[in-house]
Amino acid sequence: MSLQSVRLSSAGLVFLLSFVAYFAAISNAAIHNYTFIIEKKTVTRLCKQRIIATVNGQLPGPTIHVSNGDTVNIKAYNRAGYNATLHWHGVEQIRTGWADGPAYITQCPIPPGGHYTYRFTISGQEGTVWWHAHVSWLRATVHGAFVIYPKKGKPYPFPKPLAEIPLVIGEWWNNNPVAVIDEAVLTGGAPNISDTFTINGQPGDLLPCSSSETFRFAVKQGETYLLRLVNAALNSGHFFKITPRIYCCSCGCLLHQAIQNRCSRHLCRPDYRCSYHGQPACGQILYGRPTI
Ligand SMILES: [Cu+2]
Repeated sequence: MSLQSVRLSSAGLVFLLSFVAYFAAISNAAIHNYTFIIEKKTVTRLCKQRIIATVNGQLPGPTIHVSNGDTVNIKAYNRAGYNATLHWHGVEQIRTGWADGPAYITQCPIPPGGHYTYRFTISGQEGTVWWHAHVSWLRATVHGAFVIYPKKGKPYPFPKPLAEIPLVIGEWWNNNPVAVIDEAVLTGGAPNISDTFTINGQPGDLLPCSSSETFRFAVKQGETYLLRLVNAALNSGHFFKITPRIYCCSCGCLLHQAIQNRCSRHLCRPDYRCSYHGQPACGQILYGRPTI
């Protein structure tokens, strides 16, 4: 066999292997179809009813779950009465810039009654990003988490948690946020600050009219949980910590009692500042807290 034909056959082998690897990667990837209806919804927060823009009537909106390498197909229908677009915050748009979502930059806004399909492939990314509206301040209520798992068959680089909990930090205005920013633009002043911060759309149980809807999640002692944090607040950075105060512990509650009762705060002393000595006696609860 001549040297030239050996070179040709090794080049052919490299080509064949890349071809096989390419199709193996593609065959592992999935296509996820979502329908996002941008629509109005009447909700009550801080004892006041307000009509807000949402996706599918939810606040926060639906969480997107994909794996690295997958393709996402999101059909967005705009029934909110405003021009709207959706932006996939943190997602790298590789050759799909038209799916990125900033109004008047990569696309015209979707007019009321219109629709637009966002289609893109996740490439080389893992973790938690998010999505939000990208017209005016609609994103105050039109947002949600976007979870990217490792490629199929690839484990996390840490022990698998028992459960994963998206925690979306947000801001709530009693007034319409679109009116808040319109007023700021008109006057040249800073926009009015929000009336409260929220976790998963709820202001927490230290504020009126929210205690029954406060986001809570019961956990088992000794288990590991993955909190997928998103800061969807419009104008503020947030520090996040789990304080001893939110452990339901040493408050006269027995372990089995706490677990049976899903470790309700009511098992703690009235001020729920349970003494925490480094060893929570039972699970812990997460809940929204007001601005301090
Ligand atoms: Cu963004």
